[in-house]
Amino acid sequence: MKNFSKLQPRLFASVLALGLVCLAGCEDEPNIDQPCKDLEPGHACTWIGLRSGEGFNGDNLHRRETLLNQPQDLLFLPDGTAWFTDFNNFLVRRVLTDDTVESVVGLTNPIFPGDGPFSGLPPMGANGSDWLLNHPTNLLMQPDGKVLVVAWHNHKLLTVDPDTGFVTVVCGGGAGYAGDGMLAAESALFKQLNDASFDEAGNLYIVDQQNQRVRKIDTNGIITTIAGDGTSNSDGATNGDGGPAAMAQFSWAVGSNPNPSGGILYHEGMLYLSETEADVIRVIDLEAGTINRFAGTYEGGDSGDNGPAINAQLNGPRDLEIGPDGDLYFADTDNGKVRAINLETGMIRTVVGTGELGIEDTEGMLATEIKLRRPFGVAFDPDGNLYVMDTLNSRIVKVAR
Ligand SMILES: [Ca+2]
Ligand SMILES: [Ca+2]
Repeated sequence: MKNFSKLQPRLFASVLALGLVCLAGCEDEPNIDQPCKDLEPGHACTWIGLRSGEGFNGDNLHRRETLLNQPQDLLFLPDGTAWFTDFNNFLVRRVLTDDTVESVVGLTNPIFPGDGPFSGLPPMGANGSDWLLNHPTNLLMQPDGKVLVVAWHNHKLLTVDPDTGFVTVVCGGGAGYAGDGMLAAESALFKQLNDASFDEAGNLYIVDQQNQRVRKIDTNGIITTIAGDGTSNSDGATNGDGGPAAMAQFSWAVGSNPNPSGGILYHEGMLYLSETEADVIRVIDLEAGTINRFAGTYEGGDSGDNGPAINAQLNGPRDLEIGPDGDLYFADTDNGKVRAINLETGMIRTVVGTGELGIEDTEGMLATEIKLRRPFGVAFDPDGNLYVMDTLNSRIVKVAR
C-alpha cells in the first residue's frame, strides 16, 4: 500500500491519455498498421516505406511512416528486431519490437556514403553511428549471433554486434582480387561482393561480383576461389555447365557504376547462384565440384510458370531464400516478381507480382495481383511470412503465410 498514492496519479494520467487517443480514432479509424494486422494468407501490405517516394525522413518513426531508399535485404533476429539494408541511404537499419525504425550503422546527419574508420580501432570496433558505409546489400546471421553485412561498395564484409551496435571489419580493403590461400582477414580483396551464405559447418560462400568468381572463407579463416575462372559469360556463349565449377564463367554486372548483381544460397550440399545478367540460376554440387544450370534458359523473359524451372525464362534473378515449405524463393528482379521453385519436382511458380513493373494498390490485395518495381531481395520471418524488398519502389512488402 505504501506505493499506492504514488502510482495512482500516473494510472489516472494514462487512463486519460488512452481516452484521448481513443477519441482520435480507436473506435472507427484504422490503426496505421491495420492493413498488415488484417492480412489474410497470400495477401500483401506495405510493411516498411511510404508509397509517396524514396529518401530519408529520420529515425524513430513507425515503419509505415519511414522513407527508405532502395532497400536490398531484410533479416529477422532472435531478439525480435528486423534488420535491413537501406542501400541508397548508405545505412543498415532495424525495426524495433515497437515497430519504429532506427539506424544501426552509417551516418544519418547528413546521409553520406563513406568507408571506415579503420585506423586505431579497438578490438570491439567502432560505434555504428560513427561508421561510414557505402551501399550495403545483403545481411546474414553469423553462427555466433552477430550480423554479417555485405558492404558491396566498400568491397568488405563487416560484423555488427546486435547487443552493442559496434562494427568491425571481417575482411576486404580497396577493390581488387587477392588473398587466395591466405587468411581472409589479412589478405582478402573483393570487387563489389554482393551476397554471401553460410553452410552448416560455418564456411562462408561469397559472390565476388566484378571478379566473376565465387569465394569461400573456411572455418579457419582461409579464403579460396571455388568457382569461376574470372572471365565473363555476358554473351552467354560459354558457361562451363556440366564441368568443374572452378572452370566456369559467370556474368555479373561489371563497369564503373553497375547494379548489385548476383545471389548465393547454400542448401543441403548445394550452392545456388543467381547469375543475374545471364537470366539463370545455377547450382554447384559442392562435393562433386561441378556446376550446372538449375533454372532459366540463358535467354531473359517471363515464361514457364507451372512447368519445369529449367525451361522457364527468368529476368535478372537476384536474392535467394528457402521458404517455410522448403521451396527455393528468389527475386526475379526485372520481371517484377518473386518466384519459387519446388526442389523436389523442379516446378516454378509466381508468388508475388503481376509481371508488370509499377506501384498501385497493395494493401490487403492478393500478392499475385500487386505490382513491384525491380525487387532485389526476399526474406522470411520466424512465422514463415514472406517479405519482398520492392527496391525501386523503396518499400518492403509483407505477404502473409
Ligand atoms: Ca542473400
Ligand atoms: Ca535475403
